[in-house]
Amino acid sequence: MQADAIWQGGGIATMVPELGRYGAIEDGAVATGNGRIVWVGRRTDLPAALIGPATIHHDIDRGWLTPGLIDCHTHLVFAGDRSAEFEARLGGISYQDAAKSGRGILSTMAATRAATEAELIAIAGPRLQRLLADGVTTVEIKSGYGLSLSDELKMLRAARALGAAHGVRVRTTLLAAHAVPPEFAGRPDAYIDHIVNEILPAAASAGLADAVDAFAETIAFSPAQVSRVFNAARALGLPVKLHADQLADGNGAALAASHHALSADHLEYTSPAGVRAMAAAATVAVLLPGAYATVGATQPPPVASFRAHNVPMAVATDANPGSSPLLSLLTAMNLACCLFRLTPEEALAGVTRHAAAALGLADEIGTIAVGRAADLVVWPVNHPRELAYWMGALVPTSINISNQNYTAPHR
Ligand code: DI6
Ligand code: FE
Repeated sequence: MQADAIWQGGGIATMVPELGRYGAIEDGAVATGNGRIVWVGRRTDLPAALIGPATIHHDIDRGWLTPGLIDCHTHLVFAGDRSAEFEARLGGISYQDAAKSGRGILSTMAATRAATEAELIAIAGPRLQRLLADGVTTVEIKSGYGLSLSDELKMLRAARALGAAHGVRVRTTLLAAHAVPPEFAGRPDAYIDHIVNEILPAAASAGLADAVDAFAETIAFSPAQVSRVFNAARALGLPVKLHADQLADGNGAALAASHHALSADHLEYTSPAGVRAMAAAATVAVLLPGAYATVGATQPPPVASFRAHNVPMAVATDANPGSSPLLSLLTAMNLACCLFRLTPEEALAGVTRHAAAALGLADEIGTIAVGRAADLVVWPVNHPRELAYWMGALVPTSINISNQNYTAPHR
């Protein structure tokens, strides 16, 4: 078989753990065909039979090739902004108090409900381009600012359309259980009934949700309410993930693990028992340093304990208008190192292999291995640790998503 394309001329950070640190192959080569990786190894071992007259040659140019980066937790589709709330919080009011005073998630809900699907696609497009410019080839996008049947489906359709329009792999997550909308004020259980009986089945039958998420927190939903949503999701065959233990220890990590969640996210206040439950359930810990920094949190997630129990750690932007107006996954990697003391290798695994697992896509993306999608990024760096080192300075040389190659990324 002749390859469609070959990358060589530098290092390959495969991120395959069996290959050692960064899964590195110093002078490597990768061959692709039909949008998949068909060969990876040392350049000197590259079979001549893979090279044909139509094979396209890409030069790593003494830099490094990594898997396409994966942002496994975003709320990219929303209208309006919350810069006034940001200012107010810097003036002293807390994120929780902002939520209670009608700012918070419900103010974004109002703006998002007022926007058409086409408007949401137009507003979120530049945000997606900004992520793509960091070498991001897969983005998870949550709903959760519609909080009604029609507005939640509108958000999910916008997310799907964005992926198609920008050539990026998008995974959608239904987050109807994000806040109680005004129609159900004071009746959270009636809103959970509405999610379970109407919103979830409609999203599932339209094929609009790849997963289901919920916000477990005293300012949001209780463990019993989350469990009702998760039981309904799993009955429909949808995997679940949870916003857990962000503002207090609500036993969220253990709750997520008890539902075999793909991931539990935030986790600043997760207890040792929560870490052990996640380890037993193979639930990925998604760390969100942008939210930690923005809400002015002071207790970092229990990284040493995740490490000791082999809980895989992913890193994501949590891009959203309230707690994390962050649109750079490279910056999230840097913050995860500086604020949470991840190693640069852990940060890179957190946006590749472990982020893939957090989306249930470990067999598809996140490593450079035969059979995986040809999502590849060339970086002008001397060592892969530089991806986490630079603060807002690194631009990929080229980005490949499956069959599409972008040699001049937009920034
Ligand atoms: N946790 C978050 O970080 C976002 N949602 C959530 O459950 C923030 C949502 C917002 O403030 O708009
Ligand atoms: Fe979030």
